[in-house]
Amino acid sequence: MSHNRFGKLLTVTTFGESHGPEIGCVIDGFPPGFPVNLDMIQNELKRRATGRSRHTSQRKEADCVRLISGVFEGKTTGTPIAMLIVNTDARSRDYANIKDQVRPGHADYTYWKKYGLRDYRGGGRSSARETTMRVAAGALAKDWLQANFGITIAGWLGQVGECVFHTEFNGTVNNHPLFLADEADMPRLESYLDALRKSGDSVGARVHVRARGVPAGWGEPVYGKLDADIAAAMMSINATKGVEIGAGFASVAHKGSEHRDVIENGAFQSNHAGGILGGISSGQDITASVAFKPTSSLRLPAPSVDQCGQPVQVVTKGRHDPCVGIRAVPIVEAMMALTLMDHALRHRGQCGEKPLHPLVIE
Ligand code: EPS
Repeated sequence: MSHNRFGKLLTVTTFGESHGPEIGCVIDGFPPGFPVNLDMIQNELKRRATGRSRHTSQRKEADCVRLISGVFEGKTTGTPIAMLIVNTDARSRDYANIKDQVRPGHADYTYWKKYGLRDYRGGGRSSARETTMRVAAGALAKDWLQANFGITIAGWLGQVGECVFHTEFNGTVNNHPLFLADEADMPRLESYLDALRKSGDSVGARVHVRARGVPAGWGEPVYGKLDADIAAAMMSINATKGVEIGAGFASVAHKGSEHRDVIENGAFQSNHAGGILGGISSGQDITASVAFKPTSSLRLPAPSVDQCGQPVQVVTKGRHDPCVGIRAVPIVEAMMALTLMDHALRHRGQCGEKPLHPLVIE
């Protein structure tokens, strides 16, 4: 399997399977001399972890990260940073009955078609377990962006099935277990999720993300546009089916006169562009939202085939998230952070540190 590396100047390679002994990542290109805050990394991992509430997978992983390279006396050395996490609670027997079957809506079929075999235990490499290492790497990038530019990245839950949440998150670090911007929405969401779990079904979700404080000028037209790279980063997360930047698909119904973000008194008066113009950051908030499909591993039987093409009724056991989009919030933040840090280094590489034009629009 190739292409397990993300980024251009800041690269992150992840490895490992859901039910293998360990998962890990190697970060290359991280600037030297940056103090590594292991508690912060661990806290980000906790936000994403399974088993934080009855509404997510009950697999109990410690997700205790071990730094094994690239850090000396608490600071990055400029050499590859490697991190490892031991898998402690894989229960592979849950997957014995589907080892020769294709779950409808899952990557089981396409992995078979592409590689000729698949690690059926917990989905192997196609499992959302892989995203753990993105969050670990993303935590370092978040910290670096905050320290060097004052950038804050916040994600929150915008919708779960028919439950739409209208409040925009206004803090910097969201520690809510279900990533709601407004605690008042919790009873509605919990009763919806309780009913969903009892029914044995799953549902999709929408996650919003906002990066504040990104300087104008990041992004590389034409094939390395910042919005294109953000979209690709989000699409690489398991179960993503759509990405919107700024007004996104609502732009279809806009008139140009309302969509353009007019400039008055030295400031943009709206942000339909989502902080990116011509693939380059404008200095406004970068805003995006990501659509996640419903989890395909269900205990409700569904018609499918086995590897000989014979009809079967597939029933998936295991400890699955009824809504995988909920735990995706910190993953979306991590992918935003990694994309922005990569672009920060790319911008510095071509254009240097100083602004090249004096005009400033707030
Ligand atoms: C997942 C299935 C479940 C989740 C897992 C993602 O794993 P298992 O079937 O082995 O219990 O628990 O998520 C994690 C382990 C994690 O750390 O996010 C899947 O099919 O994607």
